[in-house]
Amino acid sequence: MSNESLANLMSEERSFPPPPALAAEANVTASAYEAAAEDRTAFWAEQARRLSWSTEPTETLDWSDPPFAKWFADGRLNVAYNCVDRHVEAGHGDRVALHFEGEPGDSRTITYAELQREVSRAANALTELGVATGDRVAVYLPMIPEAVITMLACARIGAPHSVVFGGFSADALATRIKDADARVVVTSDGGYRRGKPSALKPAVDEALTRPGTEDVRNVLVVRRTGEETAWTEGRDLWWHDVVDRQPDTHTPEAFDAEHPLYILYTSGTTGKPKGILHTSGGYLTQTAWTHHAVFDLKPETDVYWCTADVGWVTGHSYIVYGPLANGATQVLYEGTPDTPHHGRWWEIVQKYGVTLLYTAPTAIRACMKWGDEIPAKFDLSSLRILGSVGEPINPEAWMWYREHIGGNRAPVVDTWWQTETGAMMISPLPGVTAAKPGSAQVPLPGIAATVVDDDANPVPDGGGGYLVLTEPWPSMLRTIWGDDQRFLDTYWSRFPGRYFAGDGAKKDKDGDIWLLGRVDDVMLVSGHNISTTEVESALVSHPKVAEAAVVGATDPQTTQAICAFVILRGSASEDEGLVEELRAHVAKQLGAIAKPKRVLPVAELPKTRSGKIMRRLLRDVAEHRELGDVTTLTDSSVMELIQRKLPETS
Ligand code: 6R9
Repeated sequence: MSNESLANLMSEERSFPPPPALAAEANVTASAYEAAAEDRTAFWAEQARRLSWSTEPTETLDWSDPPFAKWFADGRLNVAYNCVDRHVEAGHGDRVALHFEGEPGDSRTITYAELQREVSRAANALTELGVATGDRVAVYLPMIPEAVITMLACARIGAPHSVVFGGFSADALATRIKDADARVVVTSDGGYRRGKPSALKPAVDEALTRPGTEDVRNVLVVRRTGEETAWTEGRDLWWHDVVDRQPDTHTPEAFDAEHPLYILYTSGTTGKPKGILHTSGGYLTQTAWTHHAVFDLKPETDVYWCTADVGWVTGHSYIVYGPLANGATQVLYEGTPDTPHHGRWWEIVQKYGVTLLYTAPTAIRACMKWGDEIPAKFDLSSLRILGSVGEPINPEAWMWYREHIGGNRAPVVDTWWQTETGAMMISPLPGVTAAKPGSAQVPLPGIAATVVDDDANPVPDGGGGYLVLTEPWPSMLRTIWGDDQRFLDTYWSRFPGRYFAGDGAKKDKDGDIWLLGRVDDVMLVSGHNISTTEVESALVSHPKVAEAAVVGATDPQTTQAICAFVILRGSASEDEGLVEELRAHVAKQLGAIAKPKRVLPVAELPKTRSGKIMRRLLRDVAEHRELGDVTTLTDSSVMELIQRKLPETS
């Protein structure tokens, strides 16, 4: 990719040094970079000591059969013990682990001592149901404490979990149950979404009629909404009947560091979903360390809140494993940000005195759209670090987050990583890095990442290309479940010996990394590669635009033509001249080559449940094609609205 003509992102001159008080007390300082540069594996061996091992590892990295890594292979540990019991043993049993906030306003506080009892009961229950070490358990739950408890109970007995988003269809669930060959499904009657109960159990019932799911012996059902639900005698069991009567103690068994911890499916744009396999010791080391370093967690005083769903990797690594391994107190919220009103999140921040917030650009842009006056009504002064993950964060959204949520005080950390990487890889450190709006900036200590050209040569500062990871890392995926060949083909064949992340990236004049979106989304316009992210950021920098999605549609003159879908900010109206104004704005920001051919104001954009824009569907619309696979889409009615906006010919 050559992006020489598009210079705006690289000329970002704003820079925000760490607040001195935060820097003075920071968990991790600049010396971590030096230590890791001196001896990368020794650095990770040091971080592994944050965990409690029943057998301390003497080996760090075994890379004798690349790209199949083994980390801490002769060490043994129990992941759930590390996330729960050891904190109770250390005298922190009364510390709150979870402040659960249900969408209807119900709440529940769970201390570490209570969590230990709940996880023990659930582990005993799964064992009673015949779940043995190595058996897979599918989890299809809303954002309720039982989701966390079930994951930890699985970890405790060495049964890998496969969490499937509560928003996925019966088909998607069936495919995942089949691929992982799950023995038990844990679900609920439903959960609350947008002010009403939303059923889950019917999708499980339907999924289990599909061929290939016959090995599921039991469905364990949490009562959440109390709505009527169909029942298959002998197979279906109420959580309260089976779990509540179990002993509340359970002796954790130690497993090898490389024992599988979970499988998590990434949707993938084509073909069947990939079951990303994560194992225990290295995964827990990196999730715990990055959470400690990037959120500067002080477990005694901080209140942490990650708004992701547990069905997404962010929920696995930064709700369940990293924070709990660190003994954090956190908020768990069931619902949507706009129920019953647009200030719900800020109300929660105020209620619990949240200090560390981790969310996604899509949510930040939605809040920008709703208006600055909404967060202004709440006391957000407790916030001290703001995290972002999931997509490139446009500089404008970054600035809005810092200003309107962080009171121009709290540093923003833009964390780049993937389901496959298991934990954060590229991110500023809040007490060290002078932050630049829109850039994830530098690989974390112990991580080796760079940007290469088509021939695998690292690009100079100022150049653009593909993001690659050049050294193995502790929380890396170990393979694709049941498909080593696909693991090799997908990640390790494009640039032999290097992990290909599938993202485009640039290095600016300081060598900082800017993520430019998936390489599949890059547009080719009159011989120039243009990144969707850059055009989107240019649009979002216009005061009337809250969010933008850009695609390249086939065009007889220019190969592809840039087609932009924009959501306007609360106060902006779709008046005449707006489209021209936006096109001119992009041309001014990026150059004439990046001027969109079409700009369409829309009410919503198609997104996955984890908040990523599905540009592939917008491309289908722009090219007047039938829509491709929509099974991972949050709300399919969005596409009908968009299709209606598009003139038949143009
Ligand atoms: C954690 C997660 C991974 C893809 C990744 C990239 C995009 C995530 C980002 C980011 C720019 C960031 N992505 N974080 N792009 N800046 N800070 O999102 O995992 O769902 O597997 O998605 O998300 O494109 O390759 P996953």
